[in-house]
Amino acid sequence: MKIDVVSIFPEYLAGLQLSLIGKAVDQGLLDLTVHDLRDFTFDRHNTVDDSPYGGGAGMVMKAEPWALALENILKGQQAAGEDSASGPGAENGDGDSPYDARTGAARKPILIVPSPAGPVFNQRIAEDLSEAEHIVFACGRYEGIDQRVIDWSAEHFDVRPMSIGDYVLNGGEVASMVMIEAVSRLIPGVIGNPESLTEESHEDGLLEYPIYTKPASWRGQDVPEILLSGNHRAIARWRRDRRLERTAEVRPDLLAELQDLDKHDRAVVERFESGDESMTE
Ligand code: 6GU
Repeated sequence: MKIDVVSIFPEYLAGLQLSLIGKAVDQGLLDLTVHDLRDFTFDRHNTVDDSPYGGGAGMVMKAEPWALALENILKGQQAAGEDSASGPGAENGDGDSPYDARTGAARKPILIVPSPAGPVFNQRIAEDLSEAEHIVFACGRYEGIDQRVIDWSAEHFDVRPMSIGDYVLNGGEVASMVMIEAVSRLIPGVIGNPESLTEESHEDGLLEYPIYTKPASWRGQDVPEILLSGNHRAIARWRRDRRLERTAEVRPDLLAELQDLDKHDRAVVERFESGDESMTE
């Protein structure tokens, strides 16, 4: 996957060189480039913002530096496409084709515009994005980017405004890092043990079960006995019950969306909701 990030604070994104994401870049699983928006300004002060038409507080990011930065990214993509037959991943079937396998139309890169005004990012969206070939993150600051950039971009990109939650940040950098981490850990090969992806919170709409490690007794607290039993079926059932209870307690909104609860699942939830926790020991 190719990821480009445009920001006036490229140093912000340096943290992505650490840990699993950095390793994925080193291994060639992820091609990550951070661009400085000010490289696309030509005045003495490298101006990227100006006052809003119509008045109001704050500043607005000017259109032209953004258009030049995004065009520069598109140009790089076209150049790479021309010699893709000999490039890495050329043997990789239709996944790397610049054309949609079904419609034959040119596949546009995804342009994520972090904004508290967008739909809220979640694990489903992360899974969807993890199959993309090329994602560009446009990190706005101040009050945001001139709307004409967003409208113009739609011709070249699949444009998606995206929020990471109902609160306000100072800019899109941290939000982009959140989304890049959530997406890139789903790319095959990035996480050493893919099984660790299947039992985590949000994977199937439930929160994770509680986990324990040695020692079996710590400061007067014992690990639940069933986990020491070696009975894998019983442990799996116990873990699912804890996931159901935990989700019912802290995220009933998630539970309400679930369709595939069986009779046992429903009984666990109902018991929890009625306040009878005698079965949970
Ligand atoms: Cl994506 N950007 C900003 N500036 N604030 C946010 C956000 C994004 N998501 C939640 N708050």
